[in-house]
Amino acid sequence: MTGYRYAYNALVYFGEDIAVSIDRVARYGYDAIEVVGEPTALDAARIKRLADDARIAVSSVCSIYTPERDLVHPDPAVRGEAIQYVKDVADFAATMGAPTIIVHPTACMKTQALAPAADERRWAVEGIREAGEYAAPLGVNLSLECWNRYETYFMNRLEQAASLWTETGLSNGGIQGDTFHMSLEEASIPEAFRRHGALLQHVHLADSNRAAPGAGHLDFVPIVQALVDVGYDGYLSFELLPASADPFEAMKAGGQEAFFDQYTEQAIRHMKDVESQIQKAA
Ligand code: LER
Ligand code: MN
Repeated sequence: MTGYRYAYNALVYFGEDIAVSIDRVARYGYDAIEVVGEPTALDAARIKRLADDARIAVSSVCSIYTPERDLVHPDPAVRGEAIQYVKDVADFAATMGAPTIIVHPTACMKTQALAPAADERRWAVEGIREAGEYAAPLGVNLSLECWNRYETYFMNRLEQAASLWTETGLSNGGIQGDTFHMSLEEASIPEAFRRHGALLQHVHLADSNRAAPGAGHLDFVPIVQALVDVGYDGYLSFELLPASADPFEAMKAGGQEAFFDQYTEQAIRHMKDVESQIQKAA
């Protein structure tokens, strides 16, 4: 099976009205848009209307984990706020008909633990489980995404996400690989997908330099072949970001024109070519 459904993460369209972003993504033949997880700043009902009018879906919500949204913070009040944030994102996603919300237990760019590992593990399991149990009746799945070591110390590889997900006992969701992070953390991206494919809920695509596929040195043919072989039938969502340690700071600086039309077009074109290479070889 190929013929994947593609989404583009609006995170990099930083500051742009979502109507313009939806129009661009639809114009370049995408199936969906991934929306930034800011429920109080974005109008979910309006996004749903705009996506419906453009005949695309909302694939997923890219939650933003700040220090105030840290599920494993030693202060129980912060953990409570973080769990509430994930629940709010679940409501936000349900309104837009998005089946997946992205979860990571720590704040982004938190590179050191603030509490003993056993405590943080327990808090992560408890927080994800509580948010997942809230999301389930809404028809929303959680996707535990691994980030590289420069953005988190907590969960860098699919094997760690698989272990954490399994311990929650949840059935609405699974784990997530992002090929930019995986190119740093996994011994082999295709092998990691093959080993943990049964739990894959969502996939972020970016090349080795976090630009559009084809702009770096990753070979996406064996990566997509692995996803095909494990029967992954979720979205492939491009999360392309400027070259910066802190992805969010980079975007606030603006001036990243390539990430709008140029990369939006290049990303899907490159992956459709990868799919046709796989189909020819089959
Ligand atoms: C989020 O999907 C991600 O990959 C992290 O780098 C935070 O942006
Ligand atoms: Mn990602």
